Amino acid sequence: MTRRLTAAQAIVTFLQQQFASRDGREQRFFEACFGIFGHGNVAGMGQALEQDMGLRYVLARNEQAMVHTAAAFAKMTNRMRAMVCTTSIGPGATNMVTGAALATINRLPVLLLPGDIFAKRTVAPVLQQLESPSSQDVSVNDCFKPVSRYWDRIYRPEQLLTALPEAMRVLTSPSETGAVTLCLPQDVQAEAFDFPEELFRKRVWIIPRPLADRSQLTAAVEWIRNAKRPLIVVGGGVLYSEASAALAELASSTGIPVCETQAGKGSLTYDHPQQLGAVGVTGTPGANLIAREADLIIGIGTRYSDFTTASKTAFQNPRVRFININIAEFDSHKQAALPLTADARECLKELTVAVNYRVDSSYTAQIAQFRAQWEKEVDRIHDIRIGPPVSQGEIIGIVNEVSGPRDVVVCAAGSLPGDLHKLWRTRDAKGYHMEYGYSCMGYEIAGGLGVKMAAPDREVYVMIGDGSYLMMAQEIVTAVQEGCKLNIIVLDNHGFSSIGGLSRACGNSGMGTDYLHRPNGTGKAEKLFVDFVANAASLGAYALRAKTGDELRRALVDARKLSGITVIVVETAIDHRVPGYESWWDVPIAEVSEIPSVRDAREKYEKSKGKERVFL
Ligand SMILES: Cc1ncc(C[n+]2csc(CCOP(=O)(O)OP(=O)(O)O)c2C)c(N)n1
Ligand SMILES: [Mg+2]
Repeated sequence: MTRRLTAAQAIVTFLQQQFASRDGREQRFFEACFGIFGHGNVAGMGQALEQDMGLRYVLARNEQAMVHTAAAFAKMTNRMRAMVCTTSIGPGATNMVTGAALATINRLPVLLLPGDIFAKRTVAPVLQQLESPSSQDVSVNDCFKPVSRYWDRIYRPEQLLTALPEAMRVLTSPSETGAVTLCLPQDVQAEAFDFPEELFRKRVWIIPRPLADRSQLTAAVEWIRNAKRPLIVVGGGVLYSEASAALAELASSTGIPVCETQAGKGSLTYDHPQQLGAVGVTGTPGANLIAREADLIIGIGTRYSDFTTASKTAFQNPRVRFININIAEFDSHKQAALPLTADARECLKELTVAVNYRVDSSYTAQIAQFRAQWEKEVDRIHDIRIGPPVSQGEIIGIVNEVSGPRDVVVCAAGSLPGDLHKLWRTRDAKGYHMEYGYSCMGYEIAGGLGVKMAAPDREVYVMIGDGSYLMMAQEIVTAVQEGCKLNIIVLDNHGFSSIGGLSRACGNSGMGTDYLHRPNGTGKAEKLFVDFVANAASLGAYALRAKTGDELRRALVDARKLSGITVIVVETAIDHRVPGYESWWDVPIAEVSEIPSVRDAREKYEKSKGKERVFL
């Protein structure tokens, strides 16, 4: 039995038959297909999607943004569901490269179907083709190779018989997932083939929960029993594995404190007695001081990025050792750890039963004291009353207070991620959505849309700096089109507070980080004013300005009653920062300079750099 279809029609038919299942819960894997049509996909993929509406088509406004939306959707569904993205050839395709890198770095499944140059080559060079004098087997889509976990180019329709199952294997693999790119030459998309019916049968991809090796589990139990000051570091893997309850149980039964990376934040509620909050560069004093002295780190579902390890300076105990629970062998071996390559939830359950261990009471008392001090510090920062322009800490406090326990805050870049990591009181495992693997300016609104599509029953609060907003705000139009409600708070500080601060910390003066202009050509530089309210309104949002904390609170409360998109623009103090606590980040400083402040910064830098440790 065969079915005669074009390559594009076969793809659309196949994708609708893919399901994922975990813990007996089975769901269709692909929610929809985002796209922007051009000559490179309209007659192929476009024709197939129009003929067979079983895979919903969603028109996006920018190809990079639609991959962000797809990644956010996958993150919000704990990687149990995903989106497809189709583009034309050339710029439409390469616009997705940034999105692909973001998805792969964050280990999030997205299926990318960029159009590609003709396989038959006879009409080359076609519009938007990159020619290479050394090979005809090169196109701009080769740029996707390093940022994809699986990459293929379909020169003949029958190659789909092997490419599509491979694509699905990688997308649904908890250890290998990321961007999957199938490049679709324009002519091949429209080419017919007699596909075997078997290709289109319903397939259920079981998301496994592998257990740790028995002898390594036994060794881990011994290591924990011998530890005096253990600390659990949780990353995104805990959320993807839906291991929050198992984590809470291990933490409660052993008393081992827990700290969270950006991706792992929310794994424990903020008020859990073992919760020390954020760790690393943007961490709390309690988490960072405990990390410094810890003799055992149990890393769960973390990649150990430099923000988590304070550029390898976080763990200073000479006898510190690591146990890593991670679904990916690549991550479980980091820091020369005892690797428990396993599903986080199952491994935590096994450890809880086996370990029979409790930290001593002085450690418990110290954790409680750090927690109490930190709650006071968060209150202090939320209660800062300056301005207008108001402080970022006050704004975060108000958004946190107005939002409900199951609502989601979305953010990605600028000074907000660090402040939110420290200050946001997360009350639900999926309440904190930070893209900090790629920290990509422009993710915020597109990502917020993906979160809302995945969880329509939750309010979504997108917190975005003026810099990020200017990079990518156009998906407001897509959210209007899809009837997706978003609450967007634009923190307008007329430039890059984050990078301006970093520039000054490196001994420089923040050149290029404020939005300035000289209105009369040569005159004094003045602030460049951007009317974000008018901009957002023009895209279809209900937009308003809030000057004070009270105005912001009122606007947020009102927005909860509305069904559309609200954009609240708040002028924010650029130089009133939330401090760092007991941590450091390696940003190399000029080794020689005529500027004394740079020389001072370099001297301090060298001292801190000396604390970096490589674990072997
Ligand atoms: C796409 C992209 N380009 C550049 C950067 C580097 N970068 C990080 S934060 C930042 C400034 C962000 O400005 P804004 O959104 O206004 O936030 P603020 O720093 O003012 O809080 C820049 C340029 C980035 N993270 N992403
Ligand atoms: Mg800014």
